[in-house]
Amino acid sequence: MTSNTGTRAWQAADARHHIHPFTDAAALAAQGARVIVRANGVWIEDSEGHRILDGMAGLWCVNVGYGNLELAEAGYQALRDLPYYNSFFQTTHPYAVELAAKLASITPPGLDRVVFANSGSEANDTIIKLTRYYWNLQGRPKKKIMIGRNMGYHGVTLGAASLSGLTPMHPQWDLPLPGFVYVDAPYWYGEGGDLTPHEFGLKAARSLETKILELGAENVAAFIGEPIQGAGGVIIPPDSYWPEIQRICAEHDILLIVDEVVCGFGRTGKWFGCDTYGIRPDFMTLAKGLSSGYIPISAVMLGTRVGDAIANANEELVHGYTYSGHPVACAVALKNIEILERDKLVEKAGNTIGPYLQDQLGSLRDHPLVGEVRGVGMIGAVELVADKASRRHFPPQMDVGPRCRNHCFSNDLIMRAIRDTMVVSPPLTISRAEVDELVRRAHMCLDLTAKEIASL
Ligand code: PXG
Repeated sequence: MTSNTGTRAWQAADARHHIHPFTDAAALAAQGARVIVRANGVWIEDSEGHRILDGMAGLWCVNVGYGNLELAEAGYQALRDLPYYNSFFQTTHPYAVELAAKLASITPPGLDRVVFANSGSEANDTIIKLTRYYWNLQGRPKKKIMIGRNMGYHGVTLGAASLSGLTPMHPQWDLPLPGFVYVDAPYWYGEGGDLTPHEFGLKAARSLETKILELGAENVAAFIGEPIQGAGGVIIPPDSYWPEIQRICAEHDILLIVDEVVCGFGRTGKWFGCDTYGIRPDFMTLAKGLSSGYIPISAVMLGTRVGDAIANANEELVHGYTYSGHPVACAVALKNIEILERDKLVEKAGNTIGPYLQDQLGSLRDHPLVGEVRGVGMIGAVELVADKASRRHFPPQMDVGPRCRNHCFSNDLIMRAIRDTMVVSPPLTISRAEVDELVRRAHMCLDLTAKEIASL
């Protein structure tokens, strides 16, 4: 599948027939999409034979790396043995049962029940419904407002996009829906001013309490947050933040939803972001790293009070997808967790390759464009600024982040630009030599970006 004629034909058909996610269709048609034909380890390969270092593990998801044949075989075996069955009408199957039990055992205590779905968005939509249902079951039907955060990302369905505080996600679709509001993100570098990170973490958390008091706790159903905000710009909370959020939710009887779609399955150097920050949520959203992105599957973990209420409701739960707990997806997820455990990939993310990645990324701090390098485990960010001392950003219309991203792309490195923050989230299987190569290319692309903006 590598040829120049192939590339042009695919690009033409792609431009004619395929509408891409989060893409300006006309701009892409003018330029032609890069055609990715295969992948192995941390490398993807395009139809012209270029090998590209994937610093993003796809979309923050290929935790065990590409080309893992054990996952392929687990899927193939399930396709042969039980290509489809569901758990709607008094049936189940070993794949879903075993995955549910496994997830209950590896997630923090209390998260003992699972509802399956197929994407992070669907899982978060499911949580919105289960939250409404929970408060209805409690006889408190007024408790319905959902609180998210500025720059939060929870998916694109009407509900999940409404939970998301990334403002560009709303206007095309007349969102958010009624009853969705946002509070501050713990974005110290961008918004902390003269406060210490500790002080700012408390301040950001207390914006939740202020909002709850303003709305009346009797009207507020739940708060949702990612342990580390991924798509919002790898916003790493100060240590003071999550304990204060936990206190506020408990004190005002608000359900706490932790979206682990990016942070789960080793990304932060522990199994879950909840383990890294000591959070005890009522709901946990899992997707991406659950199957290392090899096949669509997501899961909602239910904490004790929510799980007990729903399990003992004595009525039908009127919710579920044709593919909830799909046997092939469950088989791949089970094998994926087995590999993470057996190969100690989470421990390595926490103790060896993760610290090495952070250390090497840290070498970019001296670059004239770099204001902050931050990261935890196998997720990192390099924030570009016009002035280091005052943490002043470039004007957004200068497109400094996208320019840097384009240099990376031209130099066979995938890094995501979020505003002017360059982020990395590579497979947990990346080697030290590959980390060195990633950082070498990133450094070169920062130089190219500096040169380009100097000539504007
Ligand atoms: N929660 C979080 C925290 C996410 O990052 C979702 C939910 C939604 O998952 P699905 O499977 O419905 O996409 C996500 C997804 C990006 C990017 O460019 C990030 C995501 C998806 C696509 C692109 O950073 N995150």
